[in-house]
Amino acid sequence: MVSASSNISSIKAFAESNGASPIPSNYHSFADINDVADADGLAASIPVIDFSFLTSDDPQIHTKTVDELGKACAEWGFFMLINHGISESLMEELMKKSREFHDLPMEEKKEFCDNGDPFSPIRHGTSFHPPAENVHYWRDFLKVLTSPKFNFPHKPPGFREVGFEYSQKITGVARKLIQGISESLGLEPNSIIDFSGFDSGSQIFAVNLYPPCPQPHLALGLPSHSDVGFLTFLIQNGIGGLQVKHEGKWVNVNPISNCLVVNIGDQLEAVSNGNYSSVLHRAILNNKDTRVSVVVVNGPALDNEIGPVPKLLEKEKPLFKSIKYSDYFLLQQKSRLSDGRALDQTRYSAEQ
Ligand SMILES: O=C(O)CCC(=O)C(=O)O
Repeated sequence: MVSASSNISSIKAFAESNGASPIPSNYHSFADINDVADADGLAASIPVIDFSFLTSDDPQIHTKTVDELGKACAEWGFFMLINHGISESLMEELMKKSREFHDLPMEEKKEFCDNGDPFSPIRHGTSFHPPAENVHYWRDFLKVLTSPKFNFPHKPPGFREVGFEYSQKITGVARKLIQGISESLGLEPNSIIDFSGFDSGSQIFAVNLYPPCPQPHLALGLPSHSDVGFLTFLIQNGIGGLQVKHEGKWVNVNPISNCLVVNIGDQLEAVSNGNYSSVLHRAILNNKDTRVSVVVVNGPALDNEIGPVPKLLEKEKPLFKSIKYSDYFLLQQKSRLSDGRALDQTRYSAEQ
């Protein structure tokens, strides 16, 4: 057994130097050998939402798509978004620059190193999220708080510009989706937007790199977790690895070409008073290809109190206490829950 090495500063560098040798024992994270996916059994049933129908001027098409969106949120908390209007060339360029960032020599990435502060504008590191005691994950990450102020690494050349354009486009798509989700809950289109301060909201941009792992059945790229924020948008470099939990089973996600993979985050579950649940997901590994995923999370303003939208409470009991988003953010980052549901800590108990 290879000795535990908790001081690896880059999984990419370690994987390249380690070759096909066994991985350190502290990367062994599949506690239960039976914890395997339903694999492709349910993959074909993952909902697909056509964004051009949601934004259609034809009220019938729009209403039908709002219903489909509501169903996808209620049944899966997860869907693939097609015809979203973000160009393939922008997505490809972003993916290329993201890979180039991780390929920069360590020396050049040093200035972005994670200092442990979840609010620091730029963090690059490895083996993080959640900071579980002795288990490490086979992933290098870059995390950037791109809103309210746009922060982004200035290297490789062009990364910042492409990141900015993509971040703006995703915010536009997120806004329209949240309006549709509001409608699907029987609210005014802008209810969630206005209540949450979405327009001065936060955005986190994450660029994950999962090098090939010689023993992919033993380690994880990312453990099971739900996301902060309202909606998460994921694209990847054509290499699979994302799994979502649906009805107790892990389901492989095989994205349709050029789609945005969207999942509900904890704050959408809170504002919707639990009508739509944030979805657990994780990243598994392979032993052949480097996988890159780019993830953007759009959430409320950091200093806003987030709880159920008041209008929903005219007919429902509140399921969640209000909590300032920045406090929730810290709670989630510190969470050592194996299934990553910090949100359950803000839930009213049955007796309340
Ligand atoms: O890379 C993936 O497939 C999952 C990424 C993710 O869940 C995250 O960055 O929070």
